[in-house]
Amino acid sequence: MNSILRAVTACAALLVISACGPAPVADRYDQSKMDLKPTPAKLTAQRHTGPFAVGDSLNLSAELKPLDPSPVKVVQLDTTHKIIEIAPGVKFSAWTFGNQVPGPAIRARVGDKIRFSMTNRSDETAPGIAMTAAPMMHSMDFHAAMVSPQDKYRSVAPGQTIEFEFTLNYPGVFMYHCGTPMILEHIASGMYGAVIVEPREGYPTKVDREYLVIQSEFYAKPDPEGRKVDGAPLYVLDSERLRAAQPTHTVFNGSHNGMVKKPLATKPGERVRLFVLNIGPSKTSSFHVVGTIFDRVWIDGNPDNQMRGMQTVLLGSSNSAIVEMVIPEAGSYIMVDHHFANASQGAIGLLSTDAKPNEGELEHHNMEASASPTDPGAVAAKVAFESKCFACHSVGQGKKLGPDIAGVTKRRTDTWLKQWLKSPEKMLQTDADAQAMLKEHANLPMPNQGLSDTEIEQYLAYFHWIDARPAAAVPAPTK
Ligand code: HEC
Ligand SMILES: [Cu+2]
Repeated sequence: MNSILRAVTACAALLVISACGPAPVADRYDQSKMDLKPTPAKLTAQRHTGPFAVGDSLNLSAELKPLDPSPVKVVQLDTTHKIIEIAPGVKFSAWTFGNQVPGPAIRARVGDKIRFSMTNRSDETAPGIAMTAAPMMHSMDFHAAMVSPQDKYRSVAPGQTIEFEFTLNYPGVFMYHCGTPMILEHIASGMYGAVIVEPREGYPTKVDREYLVIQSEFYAKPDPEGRKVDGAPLYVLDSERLRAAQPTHTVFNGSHNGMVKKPLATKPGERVRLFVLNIGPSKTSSFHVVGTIFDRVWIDGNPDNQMRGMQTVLLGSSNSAIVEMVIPEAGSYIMVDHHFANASQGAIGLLSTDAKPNEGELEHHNMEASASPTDPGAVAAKVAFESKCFACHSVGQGKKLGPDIAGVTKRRTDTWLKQWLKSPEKMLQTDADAQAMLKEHANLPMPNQGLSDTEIEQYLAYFHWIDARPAAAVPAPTK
């Protein structure tokens, strides 16, 4: 009796405390308020015709439209096989969502429903484009969804259509991609995009501009069958480099230095919000903007994961961030992957207050922002040069540790260059011109680069291309 009485009084005391204490904070991620019961996916043999991407919430480029207010986003993204240009003259046989790489970005809000459908149209030729990759199975995996992968993300055959719906439970900038094995190959071939999910109540800050920046890698090699597209060599996936995680191109929004030629516009004093997504598939991104500081960083695009005053944000494969910064004064602010080997492969772009920024501004980063050769060997050499030789050589920007390479084919014969690249140490012993050059370079001998004969041929093709360019700034011979 006594003990029961004691229990009752304790209970009453607890009740009083909880009634008078602070009201419990509602968890905005309360699972009881989430939609965790999506309906089963539907698979049919009816194909979509007409456009490959349909939906008011879709964004086709870096410039983002404001949120479409409708609570149900109807989205159609069909898969295609098509040729895209990843760098000037590099026509790559890609697989796509919505007939572009990256695929269109979906913009929505927590609580919205995505009503998705996709026809595998990899067996259709897009207008004016030759078929270069055989039709195959594809699928769609939305990182923004909470659904059974076995049901929603299954692979569909050419001509089939899959439909499913899901509700957006968390805010963020989420990747979507094809999940059909070999997933690595499907992603590296171009099958990815972003879903931007705003918090239910919107973002806590106001900005003047919003842009989407998607980083990804390409692993391209000249087609072993030697096929051409409009007279230019076709490039296909290099699966050896892919498995070794050695990309040939690392780019923003699908194209090498794309936003250098077409900078993102801004004005002094403006606050800019970038939605940054790193696709990978295999590299991290150290995303940085030269000339400003990220006032706010929301890791994975969720304002609950906030950091202040960051210089760089590190993004693993499929990680993202919303970064906000103030543009202090007139100028071109350089977006780069601060892993500079990646930046030198094309992961570079500009946020500029200038309609036509001067490409010379990129000089201190040693990025040659302009053209690329079309000869596959020369392209391979250019890419290799930018990662292996840039530390000591520039092209048209003067002497570094070694001579400026511009004009080298005019001051040396091909035979001399081949012997030099094969064995600089031997040349320094036997060749008077090489010895004179060594003296001019503080007696610092160039280390043997261990190049194969093929690679040497490719460097020569690249050097000749440099010197054949009308615009090439060829300095006077050093000798
Ligand atoms: C560590 C610095 C360093 C690296 C890396 C380097 N070089 Fe050199 N290179 C030099 C130096 C220094 C010279 C001048 C000769 C000397 O002092 O040995 C030179 C000379 C040359 C020359 C002759 C230039 C002329 O005017 O005749 C060529 C061609 C050349 N390098 C190509 C390359 C290529 C291609 C690569 C990359 C695969 C490369 N170098 C990597 C330091 C380097
Ligand atoms: Cu696929």
